[in-house]
Amino acid sequence: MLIEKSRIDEANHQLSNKHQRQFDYVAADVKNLDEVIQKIQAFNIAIPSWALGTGGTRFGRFSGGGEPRTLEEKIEDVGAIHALNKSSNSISLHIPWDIPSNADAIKAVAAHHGLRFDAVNSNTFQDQKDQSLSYKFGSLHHSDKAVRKQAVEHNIEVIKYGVELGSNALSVWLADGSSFPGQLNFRNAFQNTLESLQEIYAALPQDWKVWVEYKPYEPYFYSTTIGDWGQSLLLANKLGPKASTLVDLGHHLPNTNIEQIVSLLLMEGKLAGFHFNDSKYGDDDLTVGSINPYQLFLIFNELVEGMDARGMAHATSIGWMIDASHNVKDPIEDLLQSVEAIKIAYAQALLVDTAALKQAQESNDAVAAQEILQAAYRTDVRPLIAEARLREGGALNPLGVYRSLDVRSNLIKERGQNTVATGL
Ligand SMILES: [Mn+2]
Repeated sequence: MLIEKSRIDEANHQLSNKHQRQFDYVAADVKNLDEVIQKIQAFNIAIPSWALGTGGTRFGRFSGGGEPRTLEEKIEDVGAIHALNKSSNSISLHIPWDIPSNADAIKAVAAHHGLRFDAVNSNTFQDQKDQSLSYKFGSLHHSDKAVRKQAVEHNIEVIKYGVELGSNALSVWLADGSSFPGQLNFRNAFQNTLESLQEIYAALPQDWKVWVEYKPYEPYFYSTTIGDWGQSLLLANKLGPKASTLVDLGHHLPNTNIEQIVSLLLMEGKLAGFHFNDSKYGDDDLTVGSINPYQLFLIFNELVEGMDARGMAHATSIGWMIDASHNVKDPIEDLLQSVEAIKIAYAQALLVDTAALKQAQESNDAVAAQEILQAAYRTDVRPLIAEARLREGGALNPLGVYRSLDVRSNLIKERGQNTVATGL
């Protein structure tokens, strides 16, 4: 369902006085206001093709109705999100859940919605119907060379689909690990993974990157072959300049200092990008900013500071993507909330008085440092983000417009109540 621009303009018109009042209040204290708004305008977050349907857990899945039945319908849903927030201009495909049968036709559908294709994602954590060898005991790390070969070939096939779509990065997350002590020889598993990744790396086109994601546990519970950022970075360094480490916020043990990890990966030029989500206990894949928005702000503070130190463009130098699962919410509403939370954290980080912070750090003034960070964090930047969206032609209140247009009911009418999107 296309969201008409006139409906967005109408809704914006109704909110315009209130918005102007709120914007003027916060804008009065923002140095380089135009630059800040322009940076917020330019900042987009990719939507994964598997996040448009309802997520499930190992205990069950409760469909919300009107889920996209095809890749075209998934692209339409991202198009609706982008029309409202003007901050989600790309889609990240998961192969084989979303194989484009006709790349040119799919590209045309995406272009119609103002979308392009972000990183493509391989899947060697499940067995597919027509697959000859099983990934039960892993893929790229497998003790059997034939299984590793099959997994390498799958990744090369994913690159091929990505090339057809105009993507330029392969994102690799491996479930490979072990559930019991003694099950694996860690060094052999690591070496096998490295050799497999080297074969994939060799198949990357000139301008492509490979992003190596890590995760400490799950689906296996004793060890994970790429379990943390150190193991990922070790692989990325051995692979070469096209390889770097992808940080998924949910892939850390509780209370890990993710902002410090991010800072050092950036310093090394090895931060590929992000999979945003939030968590309370583990890889919960909750709405970004729903549990710990302060941590998200601290991460963005390191990102902005680190990217500025290297002269990197915030919007385009690394990959920004949501990787979440929506078990009880309308996926589109959840994604609108997540994108908003990311942009709030980014905008707050842009407001940090970096010169004063540097001075506080150099004089070991912990009190001043905290005050400086929290002054930015406690600023209500929502009117700045709304203004950026308005200037891009989006909605002042994306979620409000989505609800007032009754988009989900229309999607249920169009697609049916019991549709199930491919994915988790
Ligand atoms: Mn992820």
